[in-house]
Amino acid sequence: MLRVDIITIFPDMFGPVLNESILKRAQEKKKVDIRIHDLRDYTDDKKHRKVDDRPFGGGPGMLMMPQPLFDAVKAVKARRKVKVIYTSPAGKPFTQFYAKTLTKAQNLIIICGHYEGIDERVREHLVDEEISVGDYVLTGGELPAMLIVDAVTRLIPGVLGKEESLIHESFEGGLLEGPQYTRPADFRGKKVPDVLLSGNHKSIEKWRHEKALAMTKKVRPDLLKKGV
Ligand code: 4FV
Repeated sequence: MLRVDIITIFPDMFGPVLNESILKRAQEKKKVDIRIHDLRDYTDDKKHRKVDDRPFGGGPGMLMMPQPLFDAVKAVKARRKVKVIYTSPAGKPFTQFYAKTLTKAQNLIIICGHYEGIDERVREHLVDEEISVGDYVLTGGELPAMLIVDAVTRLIPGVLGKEESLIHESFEGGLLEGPQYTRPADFRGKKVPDVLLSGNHKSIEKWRHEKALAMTKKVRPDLLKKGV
């Protein structure tokens, strides 16, 4: 079972996300073990529980100090084979393919950045992989950590029930998902394409692939070149 330890200064942000729907069921089904750790519990500054300080050489803002992070990682490290992930705009872009590789891990430790970032010695000596969820700047690494846990957990075999399939979804096979329809077949005069009502699975598959290709060409031609 994949174990995920999240180190954050805002542990209460995670409950609402982790205790609903698929993520909740995945934990109940013991498909994933997700634990949240308050970084302030690991600072030597027991009085003020300080985890940040001013940057050497001056400059705006504060940085996360090395001591609380090093000691937190040492304390929560559950398995021999652990992968320490730091989420930041300077990280490797997070993709469906990347999410799939992370399902193979035994123990992920995700460090949620805050302020202007972390002391470089954490990146040098503690972090195995740095991940970016997009080219924009967030207030903290908590949302990226939630995104990563969500995208990885749903790919763990047995997490998605049969009604929730991984087959026809975006990026499976390198294409975006094509258009989909559900009842009624005629909604206020807006009809569902006949092929989908034909019951002819071969022509339905063909139609779906053509639509997915057209959608990908139109919206994300880069995916066709790259092949996710
Ligand atoms: C981010 C991203 C991100 C930067 C400063 C947290 C913030 C603050 N993380 N992909 N984009 N992080 O904006 O992963 O420390």
